[in-house]
Amino acid sequence: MSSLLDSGSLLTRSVIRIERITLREIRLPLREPFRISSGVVAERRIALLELRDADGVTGWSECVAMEHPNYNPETIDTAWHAITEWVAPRVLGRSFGDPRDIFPVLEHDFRGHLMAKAAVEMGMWVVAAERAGTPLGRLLGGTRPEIETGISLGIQRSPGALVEKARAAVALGYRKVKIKIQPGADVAYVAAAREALGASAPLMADANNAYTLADADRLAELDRLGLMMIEQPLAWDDLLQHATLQQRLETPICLDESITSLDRARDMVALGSGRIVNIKPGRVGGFHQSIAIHDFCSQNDIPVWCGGMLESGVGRACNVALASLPNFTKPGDLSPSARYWERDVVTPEWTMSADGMVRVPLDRPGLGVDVDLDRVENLTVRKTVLGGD
Ligand code: OSB
Ligand code: MG
Repeated sequence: MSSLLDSGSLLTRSVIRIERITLREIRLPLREPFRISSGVVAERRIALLELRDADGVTGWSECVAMEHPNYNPETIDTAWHAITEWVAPRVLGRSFGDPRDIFPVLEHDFRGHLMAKAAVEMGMWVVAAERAGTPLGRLLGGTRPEIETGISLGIQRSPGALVEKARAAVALGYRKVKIKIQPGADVAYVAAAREALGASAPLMADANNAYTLADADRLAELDRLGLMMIEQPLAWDDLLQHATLQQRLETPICLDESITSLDRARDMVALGSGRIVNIKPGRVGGFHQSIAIHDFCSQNDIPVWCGGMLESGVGRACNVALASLPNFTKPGDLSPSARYWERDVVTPEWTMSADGMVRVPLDRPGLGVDVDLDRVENLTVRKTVLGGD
């Protein structure tokens, strides 16, 4: 068996072969419930993966699927099933010379389940980074040592409540304030935030599919509020109607839900469905697709930024590493641990500087943070071990 210390290790080091995946579900209560147009979450059910290769090198990753299928069709329970039955069996015991080769294997005659695939694919990149002694961000092609951070504010009771939260966010140093909107909590809310924070405050809105083209006049009222962008106003899987809407709006449309692959990003550009892309590696099947979308957008003058799914510190590590790539030119939804949790599952916890930057851990190989295994075990409500030992 090869080990990290063998001669010829340059070659053996680069081969990735996972022997065992420990899949756990933990439950982490959010400090406050997070409401988007399609639902509310108070306690995050999170699947964590611990991948181990034949040499005992381990890597952690997170599956970002939510409890209910209100963001996309996946849920933690469908992902659990998909990982167990189909994703893990495809990669366990199989050798990959390059982490970029993993995603095509997961896609072959296997439709959808991108969050389940992403959890495993990203974990394998983490193992590859650990093996190579390289920070994950570097392995992905990242260049930035720190990333601008934005906050995503859930739908509030009243414009006044939103203003209070938005003011506090700016005072903390956030470089972007994203306001969740829906019919009945849109123009008046965003206008109140604009009024309170001033003309130059970096504001945007995210509708999570709450509108149809029949609402175009209403959405056009947002144009006068000087938003950086409006995220995914129309259906979760639409591109064509967004193109029609974008022609009506001055504000750039940013797509989130609709961009599930490089092909959908190409379609967005071909159709003019939007001018900015929110990349969430979980949504697109992992790092390989994220990098492909990033590169394509870069060549087509489409700025990208890294979105979030209320991840624990494990998923955040993956997002921060990805967001260090050069075309992530707008602030990411990469809030520090304390924004979400009483206590995170990693050490050190994720923090943000007073000027709204999150540091990329380039001084350590792999994820760049340690998983607090005792805490994870304490929070675990189910666990299964896939593969041998
Ligand atoms: O649309 O970006 C979204 C959270 C859950 C589901 C969808 C979205 C979000 C967020 C949270 O906006 C961003 C974060 O993790 O801070
Ligand atoms: Mg969104």
